[in-house]
Amino acid sequence: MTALIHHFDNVTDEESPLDIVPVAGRIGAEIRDVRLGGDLDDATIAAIRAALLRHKVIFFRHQNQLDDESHEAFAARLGEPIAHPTVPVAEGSRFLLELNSKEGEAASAWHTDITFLPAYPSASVLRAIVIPPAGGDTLWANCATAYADLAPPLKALVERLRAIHTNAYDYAASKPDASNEQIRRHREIFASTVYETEHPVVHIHPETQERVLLLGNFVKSFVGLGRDDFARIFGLLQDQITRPENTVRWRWSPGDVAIWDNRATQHRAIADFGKQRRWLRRATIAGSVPVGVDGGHSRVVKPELELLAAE
Ligand SMILES: O=C(O)CCC(=O)C(=O)O
Ligand SMILES: [Fe+2]
Repeated sequence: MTALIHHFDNVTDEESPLDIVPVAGRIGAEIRDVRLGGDLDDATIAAIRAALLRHKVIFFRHQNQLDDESHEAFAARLGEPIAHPTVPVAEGSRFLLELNSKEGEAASAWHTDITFLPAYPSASVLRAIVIPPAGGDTLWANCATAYADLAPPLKALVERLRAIHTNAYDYAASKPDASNEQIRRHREIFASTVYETEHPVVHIHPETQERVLLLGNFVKSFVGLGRDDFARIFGLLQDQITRPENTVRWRWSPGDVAIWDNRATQHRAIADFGKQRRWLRRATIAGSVPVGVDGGHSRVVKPELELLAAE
């Protein structure tokens, strides 16, 4: 029997019991025959996890049966759910993050969720509740193909770099249109406790063993590099990650669910929906401490709990 020859990376596993349709050539797939909830059988959960590792972001349309409780119950089947370290949980939920936009605000800078912590989340489960008639799509990028495409000398450079990630990044600089109220809220809520973590710029994915670029909007510096060299190299790598070839874009309908492998992707919202209502809620799944190519783990910089405890 002749094996099928595939000419793109984002190929469906023909052994999967699920109906999986790739969306873009290198990342993203829609899963068509599943009704999400906490009561799914173990085989389906295992197949969803396998599809997530393979496609990096998976989409389920029209899961309008989900409410906060069943969204949380489903997320808990994928791992240990965690609340955001600084943002209060969405009203009426146990651990969901509220993304309810009334003034056009959206997470429109490329990022990986909560990388300012050492054991940052392994996955996020985002459910759309109200979506504008047009606009407000979300983009994801494949940080493994981005690494794989780097020229060998650049790979050698980035494998030795370590980056400082923080939630106290310059919000106003990354959002020039932000109102004073948004800047104040960012400082008072999002950065109420300042976290800093040093991560390897290339980490080994704990489940697929792929080499993956770990960067995004929470990065403020590279260890041992000055500001200008940091800015140029960071820009080069972010440009590589966000090349259209490495991305997928989802046009939401209310009830749609996206799950991404937060250890292998970055994402951003597209803030093109003016002041129309756009409302989503996100469940977040705990992850592990990354390991670099040299075997070195990530480490906490702030808060300096160990130092305080030693005093
Ligand atoms: O609003 C979006 O499209 C993405 C929001 C986001 O960054 C997240 O849910 O982690
Ligand atoms: Fe995010």
